[in-house]
Amino acid sequence: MSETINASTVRSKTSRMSSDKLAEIEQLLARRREGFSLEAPFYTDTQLFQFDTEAIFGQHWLFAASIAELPEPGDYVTVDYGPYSLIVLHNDDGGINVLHNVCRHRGARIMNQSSGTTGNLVCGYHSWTYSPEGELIYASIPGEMDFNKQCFALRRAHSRVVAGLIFVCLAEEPPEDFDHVSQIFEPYVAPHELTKTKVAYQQDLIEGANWKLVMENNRECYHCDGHPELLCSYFPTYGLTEDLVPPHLEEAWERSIQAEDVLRQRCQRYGLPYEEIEELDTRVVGIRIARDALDGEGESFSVDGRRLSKKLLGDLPDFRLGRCSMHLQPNSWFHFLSDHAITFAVFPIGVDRTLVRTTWLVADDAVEGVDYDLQQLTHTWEQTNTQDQELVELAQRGISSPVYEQGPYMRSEYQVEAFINWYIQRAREYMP
Ligand code: 3BY
Ligand code: FES
Repeated sequence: MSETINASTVRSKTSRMSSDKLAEIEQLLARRREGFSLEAPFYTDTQLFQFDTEAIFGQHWLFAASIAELPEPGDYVTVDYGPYSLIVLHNDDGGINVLHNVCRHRGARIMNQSSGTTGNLVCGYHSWTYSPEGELIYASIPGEMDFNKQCFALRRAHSRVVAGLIFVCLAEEPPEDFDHVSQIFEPYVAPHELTKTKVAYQQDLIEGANWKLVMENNRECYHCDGHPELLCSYFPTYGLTEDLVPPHLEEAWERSIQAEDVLRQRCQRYGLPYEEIEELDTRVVGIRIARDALDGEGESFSVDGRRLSKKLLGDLPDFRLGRCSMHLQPNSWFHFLSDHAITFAVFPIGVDRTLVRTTWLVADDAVEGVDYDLQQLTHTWEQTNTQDQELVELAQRGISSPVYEQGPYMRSEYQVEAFINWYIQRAREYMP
């Protein structure tokens, strides 16, 4: 992992929490034990959850959706991060507007579907009407009250669209690091041309666990024996270093080294970036991106590794490209393959409730039933997600017991530790 700290720090903001509670959280942060899991209140305390929504979700760049979820002007999705609700709208100029979903009259939530198509935005309470840019253009009975409508536009959030992925930031001054990090991942993702994909399927899972447990679980494969479908695609040695490979996996280790070698050369030939970049806790926008070989035919997440859609994404030259995997702090991970892509977005709901939204994207001209079978396309990750849900719910329940004590991270869990390092640093920076 890089030693360089090029992070721009996030200035602390005015918290809505009591100074006593902030002092208590500050103590918890100060006595964090490196190399060990967090103390229980980080996962079980409702005020600490409120702190997370302020210090993490209120301050940092978050993944919201891919452009394929709102392909036409007027299309929108709503996304909620704890108490925040945003309207992410495709505007007439082809850009993206991100507006707080809170009416400027008396505060009602305006858009109440998770997605749809709209012209102006009309509040269901007293019909205040906003343009797609968020300007207030109609406020019931004209002349009833003389006020300057320009002062009552919907509040906007910052947004960036990179290679078809939409990111939002609720802070007044977003961390500057994002532009640099987007330059890191753009060359990896762009060849998959997500702007020319469509949503084949979207799954919303509400998991009974704190959002950090959901993220931690994604950041290790120590538990991957619980994912038999996924293990058809990952080499059995995935996540291990050579010195940790047990004798019965030595053959699999050799096979994976050879497959990586072939993939590296293939990527070089096609001019596709391959090298791993890992700055998970050394930047305000923590990232890991890498291309990994897949087992079997090495094309996709199927039992034998063969393609799951007959249409290549973009102008990709070959099906045998393994998977490009991207992890971003604090709320997303992605798999970009030759034949499809999968985005995973984590939306905190409450201290022990989290929405995990998984979206499968295929080439926009791929035809269901002809070029891909939907059940086969989604099988591996639907199963894996359900298994992960059970695991994180077990963790939430165990941690909620008064006898829970912090346990040590194994070496293969170093990315869990990196996630927690990132979280602790951001939380400390937020303190007044
Ligand atoms: O591949 C992932 O996204 C990680 C690694 C294994 C568990 N988790 C699902
Ligand atoms: Fe939206 Fe009254 S609260 S119009």
